[in-house]
Parts: sequence; structure tokens; C-alpha cells
Amino acid sequence: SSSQELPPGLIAELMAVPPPNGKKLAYGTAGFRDTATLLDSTFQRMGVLAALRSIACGGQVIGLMVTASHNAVEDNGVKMIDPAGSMLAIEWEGHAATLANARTEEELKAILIALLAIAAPAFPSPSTPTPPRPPARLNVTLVNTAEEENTLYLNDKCGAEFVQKGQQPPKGMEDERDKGRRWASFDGDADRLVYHFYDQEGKWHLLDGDKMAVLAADFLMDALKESGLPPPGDEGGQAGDWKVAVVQTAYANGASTRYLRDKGIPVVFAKTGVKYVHHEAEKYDIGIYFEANGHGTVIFGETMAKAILSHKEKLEKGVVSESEVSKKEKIATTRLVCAQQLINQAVGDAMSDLLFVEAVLRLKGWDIADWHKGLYTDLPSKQLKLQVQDRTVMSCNKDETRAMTPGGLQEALDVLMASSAVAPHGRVFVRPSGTEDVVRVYAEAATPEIAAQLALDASKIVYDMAGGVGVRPA
Ligand code: G16
Repeated sequence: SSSQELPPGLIAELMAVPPPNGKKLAYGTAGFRDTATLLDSTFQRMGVLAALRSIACGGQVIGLMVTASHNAVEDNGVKMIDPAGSMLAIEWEGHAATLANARTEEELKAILIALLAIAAPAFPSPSTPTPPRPPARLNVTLVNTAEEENTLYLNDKCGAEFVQKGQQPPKGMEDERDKGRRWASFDGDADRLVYHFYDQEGKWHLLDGDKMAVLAADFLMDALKESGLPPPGDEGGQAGDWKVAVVQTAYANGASTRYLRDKGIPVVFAKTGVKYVHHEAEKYDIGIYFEANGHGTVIFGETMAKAILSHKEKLEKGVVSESEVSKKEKIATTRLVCAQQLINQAVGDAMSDLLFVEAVLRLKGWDIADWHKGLYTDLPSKQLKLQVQDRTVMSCNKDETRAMTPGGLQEALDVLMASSAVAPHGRVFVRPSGTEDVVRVYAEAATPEIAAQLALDASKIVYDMAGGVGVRPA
């Protein structure tokens, strides 16, 4: 409805499912997350919020993903998706939290009427038609699906989080040692992807989001160079005027950052969370972003997309002569066009990322071992998480590489990093999770042993200074 009155009975229905006592619900890194039993009221209210957001977007479709995502099966969550397929606009996250936490009739009415006032002026406006998607085919073997006996639990000893954070194969890989196949792991809502395989010596290797970012950057930079695409605005201008960058988070393996910078590809950092990295990537003509955990995509700016299409038309019409050079240019330009069609530029998803990786590997003539060896070697790393009484006592700087509170914590971590065993390659950072009730610890160093020790020492510091609960890490 575009009327600014609340539908009759709405408040009574919402009051019948009150929010959990003593719990402040927050719209975290990607939606509300908690033990499933605490989220009934939130789910109901997000249905109402989706309707309001739809009104605000001129009647377009809003998505709600109900998911434990990367978390354990007893957890649950709800993410809201905007009409373009991107995460909910950040300025609405506060509205979502106010609605989720409203306890009295008055509080509920106040927030809903305020939201109607924000939303209704935009209604109705013409909706944007959804562009048709191209068809795509690949033969795959599915394992660890819900249908399989004894594997009924989402993410249980499998899934992108289990594989990437634990640096271990998912269950069911025991017989894969000598088969030379490549495997991909998704998370529960299929927006994360990591690859893995056993090499000929039977050693297992992980290819995470950083490896995908580098593969995508290599491929697209080559295509851009070979396409002969004129620079923006001025066809006679200097080459290299298009702005291309890779956006990473503090979790990016240092070796991947070094590799990209050595190749002259700019790298910028953003806070953990697709909504932050995506926003940063939008500032470039081609913005490539993958979080190490496997979330990511590539986005093309509007000017760049138009320039590629018009260049393709010129090449096809023979405005440029049919020489060997122009054949090469045509192929490269077509690759740039196809990459845009294949990749999910709204927010990235595991299926389209998988198809993109498969296509790039095929074009390069690479198998997974070539991809693993052909770019860079990961610095050994270790991730831990630990529970604290209240994770909001911890806060970080803009790119989450340093802890701002509690006071003294970062100084203690700095002392760890300055020790001769750790420097110069070692680093550690800690941050409160936005999806789980934990503090995350990430360490990387010259050897797996040093990385593990660094992560453990940092966990002890967090436990002591930020109110750890349960047994002290040992
Ligand atoms: C969500 C976000 C990701 C983020 C991850 C971890 O993943 O969508 O961008 O990297 O949480 O966040 P945190 O470390 O704050 O818990 P998912 O797959 O659960 O949606």
C-alpha cells in the first residue's frame, strides 16, 4: 500500500511474537545471525521490512535469504537483498535493527510509520526489467548434499568455511588422493567458493578467494591489454588510463598482495564484508574483489562496459583492418564482453564464480595444479576464534588491521609481532565477528609453526584483555 497508514492488525501480530529477552539484535556483517530459536520475531519483522523496502524502491522485488550461511546448523540468519541483487543499502541496516529490537506497541508504531514516510514517496515508479541470463553447462559430481545418508547437517565437516578456515579437506575426500580431480566447496547459501585438490604426491592444497582474485586480475589485465581498447574519453590519450584495482581485506594472504603489486595491479583494502569491499570496488572501471573466504566477484563500471561494447562493434564492422593484430583484439574484446555476462556483478555468487574460474582455466589451458603453482605461494597462516563475554568491547581501525579497544591490546600484539621469530613476514590481527558471537584471530608468518604459535599467543592476549570465556586457549 502507498497509504501512510499501517494495515489493521499488523501491530497485534508483531506483538504476538516478541523479540528475545535481554538480547540486542544487530544487523551484522551480512544480516541478523543467531541461534535459530532467538530469531522468530526477527524473521517476521524482516518480512515487513522487505515490503517497506520494496515500496521505497518503487515496487521492485526485494529478496530475503534465510540461511545459516557459513555457520553451524543450529545457527540461523536472514539477509535482505536489494532489487539489483546487491546487499541491503547500508542506510537501511539501522532501520532493520530498530524494527528488530522494538519491544512496545509505541516503539513498533513509531518505527513503522517513520519507515512508511521514508518509503511511500517513491511509490509507484516504473520497475527495471531483469535482463535475460545466458544459459551455461558443466558436468559435476555432487558430494555432501543433504540427501546423502549421515550428512544431513548443513556445513557439518564440509562447506567453504570448514575447508578454508580449517585448511582441511571436507569429509568424503578420503579416496580422492590419486584421482587428480579438482573440487569446489560452497557455503550454505552458495555465495562463497573455494577450490582444492590433492597433488600427485597426495598432498592436499587449498585455492581460496585470494587465488581467484589473482586469476581474475591476471586474465582481465591480459584481455584489456590485448583488446586494443582505446583509453577513456580520449582515443589518442595515454594507454593505461582505465582504472583497475583489486580490493582485499585484512585476511588476504600477504603473498597475494605482493604478487599483484609486483605486477603493477593496484590493491586497496576494505573492511571485512561484501558490502564494504563491493562499495570500494565500484570506484574503479574494473573492480575485482574476493575475500579470502571465497566471497567475491568482478564489477565493470558503466563507461568501461560501454567502451568495450562499442570497441567490439567497431572491430566486427571491420572499421579496424582484418589483420592478425585485429583478430587477437577481437578475441580479447569478446572475452571482456563474456566475462561481464558470466559473472554476477550484483554481489557475486559461488556458481557464477565457479563457471568463471572454469572458463579462465580452460582458456589458459591450465589444470588446478597449474593454477596453484603458476601464480604465487601462500604464506602459511592460521585462523582461530574465541568467545568473549561481550565482543562489542573490541573495536578496530578502518581496515581492521589494528585493534583500537580495549586499551593496551594492540600494544601487546605489536610486541608479539616485533619478536625476532615473527618479524619481518609475520603479522597478526584480531577483530570481533559480525556474524558470530566470537572474536576472530588471523596470523601469518614464514612457517606454519610460527603462524600457529602467533595465533595462539594472540588468542591468549584477547582472552586475558577482552573478557574471554571458558577455558583459556592453550
Ligand atoms: C558473511 C559476509 C562476508 C564476511 C563473512 C565473515 O559471510 O557476507 O562478507 O566475510 O560474513 O564475517 P565475520 O568475520 O564478520 O563473521 P556469509 O557467507 O556468512 O554471508
